[in-house]
Amino acid sequence: MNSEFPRGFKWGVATAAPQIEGAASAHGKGQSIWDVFSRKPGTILNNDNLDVACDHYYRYQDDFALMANLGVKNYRFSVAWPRLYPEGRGPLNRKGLDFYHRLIDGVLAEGITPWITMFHWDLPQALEDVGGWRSRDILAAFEIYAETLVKAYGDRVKNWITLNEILCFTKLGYGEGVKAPGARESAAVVNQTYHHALVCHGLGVRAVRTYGGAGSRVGLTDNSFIPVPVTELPRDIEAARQVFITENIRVLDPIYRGRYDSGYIESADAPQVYDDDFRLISLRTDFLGLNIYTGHFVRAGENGQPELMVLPPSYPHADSPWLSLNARALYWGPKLAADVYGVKDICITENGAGYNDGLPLKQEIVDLHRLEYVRNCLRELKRAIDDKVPISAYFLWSFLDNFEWEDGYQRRFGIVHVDFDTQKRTPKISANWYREVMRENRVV
Ligand code: PNW
Repeated sequence: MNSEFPRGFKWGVATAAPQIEGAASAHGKGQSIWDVFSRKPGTILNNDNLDVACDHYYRYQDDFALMANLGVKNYRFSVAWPRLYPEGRGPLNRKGLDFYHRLIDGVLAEGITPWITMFHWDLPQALEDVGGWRSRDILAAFEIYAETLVKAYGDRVKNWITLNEILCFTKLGYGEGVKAPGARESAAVVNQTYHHALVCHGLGVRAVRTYGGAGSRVGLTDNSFIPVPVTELPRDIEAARQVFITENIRVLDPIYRGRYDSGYIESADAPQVYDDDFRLISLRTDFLGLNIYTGHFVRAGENGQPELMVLPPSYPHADSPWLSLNARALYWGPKLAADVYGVKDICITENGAGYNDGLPLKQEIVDLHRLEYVRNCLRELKRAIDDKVPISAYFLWSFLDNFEWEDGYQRRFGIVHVDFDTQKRTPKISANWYREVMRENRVV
């Protein structure tokens, strides 16, 4: 296999504001639902919180110098809504706005292209206090926030991602209570939260089209459920295709077809939908962002029906228990998204592996487990490109070890190690390997 990626393929790394910035109440920043959630004892592993994180708020210049040193050309990061609007809506906090002016200029000064995620889960607590994603009032607040971002930064930022992983922050935050705000609502309420999120995605797209100027591009980042056919024979591939449709229809049908499936919209738990909602939700996007960490094996069962396989206990996974190693997801995810929805441009906005590889820190962090898994993922991604799947970008999650949500700081996804006592950064061997991948534009 020729391991060379297409000319112009975009390589990058990804982070999110609440996971790295720290400075949780600096310069007028309001509290986010994660600031509040993490303070409830027992919610986060080791009772970790976001107060300092990687201290990136104060160290971003050094971090971008290190990024440039590694040869990173694209950087996906998010803006903290409560820095700009401490109360979620109402007065704009200039100091918060100015911070991202400096941040973007810092990225550009290192020759790196910024990709902004408008919302990566850190909802202002003040909005949660009036219903959060349950309430339709969030639409007006998000619209103002998104327009502020594009008006302020759109002269320098051309790549926009509206929301990160809608089902993660709605289902897990409002249904299962494991992510902020830690609520356990009925299915009907959860369905309403993610309907509101879909409309906000549309408002974000409209903000970019209205204020973004020439060359602006916008898309959603989704964590689609990725079925992987056990054998790559037609029967199992067809089973995987059917599972892809049933599992992702609730997000991808609205975006690409402007509708909910009839069975759902007629059900008792269906969300309330207003006339114009689907027009906004299905506004044309420029790319689909996919966060792909793992896949789920599927085969055609005895009766030809798709059968989701249960993994045997010894099946290997990263230290994140949900992250079973399944590199073929990087082939089948983009392939099925392109086949089923006709997506014309796919960006892998996250891929990586979470391990507890913090200590002991000698001179070198030998994260061969991460290197080898990501390498396998990239070979599968290349196989998809060879099969004419339109993939244009890949972002490794993550640049730095960071606040891994309910898993705190123990679970590390970085290619750069962070010593959270001293804030010292040390590239792992995966970082040095990835530098060569980006430089050579091929899997090395
Ligand atoms: C993504 N799962 O979340 C997020 O976008 C990142 O902020 C996060 O740090 C990263 O993946 C690693 O976890 C996910 O349970 C969280 O399947 C959980 C799942 C998937 C993605």
